[in-house]
Amino acid sequence: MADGENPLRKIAASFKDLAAAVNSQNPEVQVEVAPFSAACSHVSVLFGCLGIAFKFAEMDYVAKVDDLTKAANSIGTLKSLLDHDIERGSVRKAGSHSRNLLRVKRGLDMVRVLFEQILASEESSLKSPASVAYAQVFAPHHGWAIRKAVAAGMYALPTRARLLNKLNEDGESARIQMQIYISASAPVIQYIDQLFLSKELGIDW
Ligand code: 1PW
Repeated sequence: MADGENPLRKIAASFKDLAAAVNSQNPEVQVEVAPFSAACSHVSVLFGCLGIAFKFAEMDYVAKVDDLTKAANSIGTLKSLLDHDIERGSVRKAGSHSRNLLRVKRGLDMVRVLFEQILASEESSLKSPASVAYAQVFAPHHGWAIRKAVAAGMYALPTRARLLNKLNEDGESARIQMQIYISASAPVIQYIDQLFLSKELGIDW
């Protein structure tokens, strides 16, 4: 990480803005694809700090966020992104914007649980926080081979201190930014779940 860059602050600030839109209580408010994908792209940096074993996860996440960024050129809101695929009958098709959105949402949720677990423990290893986050969010949707590969990758995670160092944070500053992300990402994640459910698309696929 280049000197002076604080990816954790970018993540926290961009999700705070998204959450403000979601929490505005105005039923007309729509989350737009462009700021959403921009916020998600800040999270890619974090995946990139998790070591070589998670390179594949990072590439998969980055490709899906890129797809959403491109979609933003022609589609305004997350809601119309789903409508676009519904009209084409392509919601669950591999590579569809809707399918990628659901996967990216899981990435955001995993980072949320990971941060919760990190804040709740004093351990120097990230193995247990990351394992809990993966088990809760992704494992139910992955086959045996991917689950085994991820479990192996858990042994190659950086230490907590090394991660904070890569992110240019000390313990206290990281704690604050992680807490902001935990609080701000929750309503955004719920909003996306609700979008899928309101159109009866399901979220368990
Ligand atoms: C941050 C703590 C460290 C734990 C990282 C765990 C990473 C979990 C994601 C692993 C995904 C890599 C393997 C790719 C799986 C794809 O088959 C799958 N993508 C996801 C994000 O589940 C489905 O993608 P598809 O078929 O819709 O292209």
